[in-house]
Amino acid sequence: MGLFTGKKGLVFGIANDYSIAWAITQQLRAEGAEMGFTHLPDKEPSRPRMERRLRKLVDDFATFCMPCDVQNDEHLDAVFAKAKEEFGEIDFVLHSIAYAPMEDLKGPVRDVSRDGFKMAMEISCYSLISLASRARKILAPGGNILTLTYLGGEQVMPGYNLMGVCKSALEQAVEYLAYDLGTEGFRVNALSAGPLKTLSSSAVGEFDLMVKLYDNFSPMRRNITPAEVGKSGAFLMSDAASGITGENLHVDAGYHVMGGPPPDAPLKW
Ligand code: 0WD
Repeated sequence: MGLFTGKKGLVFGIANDYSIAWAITQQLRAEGAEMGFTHLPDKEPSRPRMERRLRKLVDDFATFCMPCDVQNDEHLDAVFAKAKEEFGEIDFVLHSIAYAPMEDLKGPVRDVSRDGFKMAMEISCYSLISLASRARKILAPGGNILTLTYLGGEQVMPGYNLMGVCKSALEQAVEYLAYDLGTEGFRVNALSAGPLKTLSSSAVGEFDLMVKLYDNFSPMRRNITPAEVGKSGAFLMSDAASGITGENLHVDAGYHVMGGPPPDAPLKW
């Protein structure tokens, strides 16, 4: 019997096999979960690139796959209606979504446009709130929601720019949502992952430098792996974490605790 035997849930945010949501999904699947998935709607329905990429990974076991742009309330309503129809109740929702227009993401923050800010905040932060308000209506007792964040939401990480502002808001939303849903018996948590090469992170400036930082300055002197994020994400969504809510669990080889460089770290790198 797996940790997720008999558990059902929704996964938002698999773009391809590098996606963090895919790393977590593989773990959930190995532990017996049943899942429905969403993908970004394809701009040209005759060439369904996003749908194909998702289906290639999950078709063998997905209960359903459907398009969902989190900026669209009708899409969100349709996903939760489908989840209710297929599963009745669900046990977990994985939110692994973020976006900012490239010209605003590349910084500096002082030059971010009003429209870029609104869009980035809506997709990267408000989307969690919009999922939570729908999820609570079909969450089973003990149900929970997990989102993905990054240390750039707590401290300045050069290159992270506008996304850091969005992650701050997201992390605060996790705490307030944990409070709002707590009396209903539901949990809301965040997992703060170290840098992993994905479609989204390739848009973040200085990504390679970020990885070197973890290799040289984290307590474990290495970065983390997608599988480690997968295991910890599954843990937070499982009953093994039934007393944990409003948490931001760092899966970053301890990088977040460092205030200065270790003596063995290279001075030039
Ligand atoms: O180093 C990293 N990769 C880290 C990522 C470190 C710490 C945290 N994270 C976070 C990201 O900020 C994000 O919240 O993890 C989450 C997942 O990111 P990812 O796995 O790195 O990136 P990716 O595989 O690109 O998945 C994010 C997906 C989108 O992918 P693309 O690349 O197509 O934008 O978010 C989805 C989409 O599938 N997405 C949306 N889904 C619905 N509606 C929307 C939208 N409007 N916009 C983006």
